[in-house]
Amino acid sequence: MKQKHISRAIYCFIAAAMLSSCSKKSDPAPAFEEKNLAPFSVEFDNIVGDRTLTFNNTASPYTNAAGDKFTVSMVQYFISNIKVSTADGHTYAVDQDKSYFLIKGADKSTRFAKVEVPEGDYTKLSFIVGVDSLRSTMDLSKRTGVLDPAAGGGHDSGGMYWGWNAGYIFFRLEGNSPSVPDNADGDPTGQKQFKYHIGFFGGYNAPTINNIRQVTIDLTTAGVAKVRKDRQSNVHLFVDIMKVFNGKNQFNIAAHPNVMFSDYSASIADNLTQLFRHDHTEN
Ligand SMILES: [Cu+2]
Repeated sequence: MKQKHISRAIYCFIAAAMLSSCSKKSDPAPAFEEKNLAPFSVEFDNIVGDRTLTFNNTASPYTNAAGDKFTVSMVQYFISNIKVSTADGHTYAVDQDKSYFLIKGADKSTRFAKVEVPEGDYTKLSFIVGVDSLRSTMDLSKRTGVLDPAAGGGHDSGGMYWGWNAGYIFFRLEGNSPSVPDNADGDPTGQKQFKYHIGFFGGYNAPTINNIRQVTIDLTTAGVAKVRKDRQSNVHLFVDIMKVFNGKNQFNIAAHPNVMFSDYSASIADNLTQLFRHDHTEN
């Protein structure tokens, strides 16, 4: 399956080369000018270890580092507050009103965060996995689209919102594993279901854990983003769902089959920063 990623990367490269070969020959970065906006996108390409993300693949489940076999039935997460930096020290934060994205594993059309940033050559990208605390408490008129608390049909049917004080679910992963203990919380039906609903912004009424995490990605190794008005620069990231289990706070599913409101959510939030790996950039 690794081969599949490599061939996909080559395809992207060829497609990008065909699109922009005319304009790329001599291409000095334009002077950084905040008003000089051009299209830029970040692509969130979900994988599981060295395999493609497939849902409910019971015939060939994934195996985490602890040896648990598992399948995935849902994965979705918020990406927000996108920033880019040039090598010579300019940092640009995308207009915040246009910087919230809900990536849904089951809907490939949601895999791009499409924004505008000034023309320039960017060596660094950063974003929040989740929703910042300020936005979480804003008036509903400032929380439309993917931030609409009613979107997705509420918490029980794939929605990403708990309530005013708890806020948004930043990262939602569900699936099945024989390692889930019988009668685990949240598994009344005996389907051996695991659920990780990681959120909380440090809500102010009854202070919660703050599980907001920022991710910073160095683009110099796999491809600087050359943002220009005449093209679509796209930073292609692999998002390795396996790292939820195998990040720096490795755990087994039997120990934590169902994490939402517990302190352990912070340990999983720490793992979330390790999901994102820059594979290549299309310029
Ligand atoms: Cu690509």
